[in-house]
Amino acid sequence: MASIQPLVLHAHATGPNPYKIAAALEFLSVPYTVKMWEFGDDPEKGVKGAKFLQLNENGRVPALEDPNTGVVSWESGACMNYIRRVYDKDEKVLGPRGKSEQDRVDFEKWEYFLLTTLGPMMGQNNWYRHYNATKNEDALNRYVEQCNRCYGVLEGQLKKTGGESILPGGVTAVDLHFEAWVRQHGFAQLSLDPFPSVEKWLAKMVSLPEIQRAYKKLKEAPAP
Ligand SMILES: N[C@@H](CCC(=O)N[C@@H](CS)C(=O)NCC(=O)O)C(=O)O
Repeated sequence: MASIQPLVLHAHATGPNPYKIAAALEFLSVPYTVKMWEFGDDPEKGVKGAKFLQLNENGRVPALEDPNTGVVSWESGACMNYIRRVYDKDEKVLGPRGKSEQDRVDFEKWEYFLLTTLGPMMGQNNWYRHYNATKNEDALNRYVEQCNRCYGVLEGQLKKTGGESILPGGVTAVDLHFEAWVRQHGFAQLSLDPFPSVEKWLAKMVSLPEIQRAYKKLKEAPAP
């Protein structure tokens, strides 16, 4: 691809999932613009409005439009894997460092663990802590417990790599998936004190220039 036209990342100011995609584009130096949407039903500005639903019938961000290929993706896992296939063909930047079948499985198991388990558990924790109209201590306790369990699993893995990256050998897309969620531990009122390797890893991730550029870009994007 000679010169790449900017991709369009559809995002929201607070939801963690679009930040992973911005970070991936930054790591690959792929140009992109950001279009912000509101949560709620506004037909012009909202993720549940007719305009946004034409892009993503699930009414959630991220969604990613690529004018270079005409491909539209949504669900952060699908967006990430699209970006990796098209813009990181030789897997040198975001893909698994080793190329054995075990290396690929290791990459996918941590990716799926975030997408199916840690991310949704933190999402439910946030819902019952901050948004649910009626208090439900049982539900909140269940999700707090599950988040802490997941942090413990991650702690075990990061101990093996000295807190440098989730998979040995350097930062990959897996770290980007986790960073966006674990960074929100304060808002989620989950302490990292029992998880020193997670804390060390997060401090490193947050300091990376690519991650900083991604957050700056989304924070500075025009409001919807
Ligand atoms: N599993 C999806 C979920 C996307 C998602 O839940 N996005 C949130 C923001 S991070 C959202 O759009 N929420 C709006 C809503 O629930 O109405 C992913 O990994 O992209």
